[in-house]
Amino acid sequence: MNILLTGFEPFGGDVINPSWEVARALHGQVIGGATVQARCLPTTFDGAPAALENALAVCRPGLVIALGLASGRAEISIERLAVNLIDARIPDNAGRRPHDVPVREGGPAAYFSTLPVKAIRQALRAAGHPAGLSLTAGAFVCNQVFYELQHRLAGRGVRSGFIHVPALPEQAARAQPTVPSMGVAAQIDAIRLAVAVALNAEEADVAAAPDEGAPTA
Ligand code: PCA
Repeated sequence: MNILLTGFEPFGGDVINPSWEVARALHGQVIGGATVQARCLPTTFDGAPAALENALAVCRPGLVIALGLASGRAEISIERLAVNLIDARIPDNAGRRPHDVPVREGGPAAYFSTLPVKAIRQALRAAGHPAGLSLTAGAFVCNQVFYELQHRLAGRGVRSGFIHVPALPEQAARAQPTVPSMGVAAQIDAIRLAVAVALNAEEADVAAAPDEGAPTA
């Protein structure tokens, strides 16, 4: 079986994207008897969906985890929801900055991750990695790819979802003001573990019981 792990090329004028550094470090590794296939997606609204479609067609994966950078976040962010909205805060790598348009005309407002998100959070925290659940992957290219992924795999019985990683220390050192960061080795360990849990967990918690960590107001 293949596991598809995608990352993104650098964007927003940066020279590195940890999501691709992590994916390519895991390329070819065998986890739980399955082989990781890493692919780098362009950070463009026009190019990313086609690159994703091609990767799915070529790899025929039994599990897909798409990765992206969320600069400013301090923890590994396991995304729960992909929304049918594009509202770009910055231009993509082709200079496009669409506002208030759907990812897919007429598509559902949102798709849930089909990863065992809480089991992943628990395993990461137990292994010493800061990790949390997130209800939004933003409205930029990451969310677009997450939505396209869930749309294409809906009802196919293939677990899929999206995880945002923090900035690297070298990016934090350049940022003005600085941002939280996590070293690439820790990010690689965390994502390897997330893949293992996603392969093994009995159930994916799609719209499962309320989050024990969530406010109850
Ligand atoms: N992060 C951006 C797009 C590519 C990436 O790594 C995002 O969060 O949308």
